[in-house]
Amino acid sequence: MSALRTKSQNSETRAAASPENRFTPSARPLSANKHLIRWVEKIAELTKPDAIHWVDGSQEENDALCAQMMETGTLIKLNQDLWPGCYYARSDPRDVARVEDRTFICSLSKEAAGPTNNWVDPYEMRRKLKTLFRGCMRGRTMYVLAFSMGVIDSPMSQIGVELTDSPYVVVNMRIMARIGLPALAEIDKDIKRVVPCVHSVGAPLAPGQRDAPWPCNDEKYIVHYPETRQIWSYGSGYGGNALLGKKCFALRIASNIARDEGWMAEHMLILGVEDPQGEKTYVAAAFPSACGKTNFAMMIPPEGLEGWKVWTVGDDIAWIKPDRNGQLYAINPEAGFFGVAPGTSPETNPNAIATLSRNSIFTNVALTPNGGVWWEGLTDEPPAECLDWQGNYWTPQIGRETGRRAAHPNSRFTSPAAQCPSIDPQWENPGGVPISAFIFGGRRASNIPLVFQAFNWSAGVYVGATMGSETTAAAAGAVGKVRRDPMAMLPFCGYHMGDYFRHWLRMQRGLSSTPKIFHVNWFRKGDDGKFIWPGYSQNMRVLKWIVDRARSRAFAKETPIGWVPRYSDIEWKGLDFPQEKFEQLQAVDTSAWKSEVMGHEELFIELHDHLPPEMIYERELLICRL
Ligand code: TSX
Ligand code: MN
Repeated sequence: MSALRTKSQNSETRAAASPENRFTPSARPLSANKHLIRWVEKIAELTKPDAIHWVDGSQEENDALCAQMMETGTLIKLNQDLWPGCYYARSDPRDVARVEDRTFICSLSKEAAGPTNNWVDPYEMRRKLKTLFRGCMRGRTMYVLAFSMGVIDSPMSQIGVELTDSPYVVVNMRIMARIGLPALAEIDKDIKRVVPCVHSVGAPLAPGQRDAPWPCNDEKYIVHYPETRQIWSYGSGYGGNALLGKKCFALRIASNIARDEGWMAEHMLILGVEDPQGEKTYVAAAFPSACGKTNFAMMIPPEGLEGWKVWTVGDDIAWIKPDRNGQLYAINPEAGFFGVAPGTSPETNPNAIATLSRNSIFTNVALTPNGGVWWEGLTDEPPAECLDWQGNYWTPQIGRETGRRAAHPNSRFTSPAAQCPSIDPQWENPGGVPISAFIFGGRRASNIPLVFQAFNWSAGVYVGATMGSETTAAAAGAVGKVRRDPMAMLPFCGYHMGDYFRHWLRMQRGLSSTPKIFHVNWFRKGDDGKFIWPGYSQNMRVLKWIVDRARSRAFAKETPIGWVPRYSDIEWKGLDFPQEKFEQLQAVDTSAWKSEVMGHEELFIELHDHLPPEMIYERELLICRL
């Protein structure tokens, strides 16, 4: 494996920073805001960094940070002819995913956090964090990273400042959010409230101590203070644990702000469907993990549906607010995609492949001998040899014999959304895009039809509240068990789930017309154990029906669970899909559905004292219809 070993150690992949782009921290505050400066000083006093650097967000700064990370071995520059502007990182093998059991909602009362969140008394947690953060940045630079979730000039945007000792976080956040000078200028205007975020990898350096390529700590804390709107994260440098604008702010803290202010912070993709007449209809969709949310957000319609087009607004998070006329508008608060790499290919998602082909950061995928990246599913044929996500030599044979994968199942690409070929021309509209439908979905092998429409808003909220997905091998625990994940928000709602359902129901009051609510399931299996529905591009046929229903121009038939398309209501041009298979896919088995409803109880019992009565009514109505 000579080729690889020499390659990964030669000057090309481990270049020292040249003197002209060597990173020098700039302690000069880039803000005149006294509160901000005082807070930065206070946190520095606690964490004792060697230096403070105010991030301006420039390309030069980014290049210098990357060069510095190449010296410590955090980043490897990929072959720039094949992967222009791209870098490669391997995390510590103990720091590869979000840590839900180490995630805390520290509200004043335990009741406010609800039974589905970990709760610790905020005073107790502050004491604990004080001891953890005391001196935790020794030997490191503390970066003052101002960021805006949403475009700078949007009234729906929110501002945060993340103090972090991880340059990896800075360069990833530069892709995922609007960072640096424009965000700082927004703070200086003093109009928007700032959410303070403190992050440390929890690995101080003694004088002269050599840094690890991926510093982190086995003790991890991801802490949210919903009342004071603060985030503290300790011990991890990975994804949602460390890029605090994403799950911590845009979902857990924002869900609290949204409840108080009458809007919604949802774990949803946003897409626009353009019909052959050029008319655009926007929908937002919530799916649990491993359902192909990013693929759906970037879908390319199949042969037979010429003239239809899907435009991408976002693939993960939606902030949704009624305008003056009571119409819901949504923005994508993010600026990039932090997508799961395995399974992403030119066949499953050509738009994602085009997006990640430049200016991207790859984490925990495999490194090929020619300085490129690879992951399971990218190509049918694996590379003859590569280094796996832990830096070990890997061949297809080694993979077969040991079961080891080349890429970690949760390996990621961080890519600018602006590079997506299907990015919607309106994706940065400060006012957002009008939402006509919500789609919920899950991975269900049986019972749940390909698509149905809820009878009304409160029935739709019930559908979202009771949605679930079967666990896959990618997640921990038993495979194939239905896990309830209301609105795909179980790990991300920053307050009591019962109150969250109430908020959904209450939202209806401020709306002149409520979006229609649908449920989809691409994963129903036949008696042969095979997926009945081809999925992917073919989902456009379902999406077309959804959009046509939302515009009151498609028919449906009534079933106990909602309205469903008849065979003749779906456009089949270009696909040979017999009616018998469609009936199998759409079948609503009343006895199976009766046990399904029993399964709904599981979560409801836990939430009982905060569960809105409407959820009980909807359940009773459903039972009666069955
Ligand atoms: O992303 C998926 N989508 C949505 C696409 C817009 N996946 C991948 C899920 C894991 C992230 C799917 N997998 C989808 C789907 O619609 N459907 C399936 C299941 C499936 C897998 C393989 C086939 C069909 C269905 N193969 C053939 O039919 C040949
Ligand atoms: Mn997500």
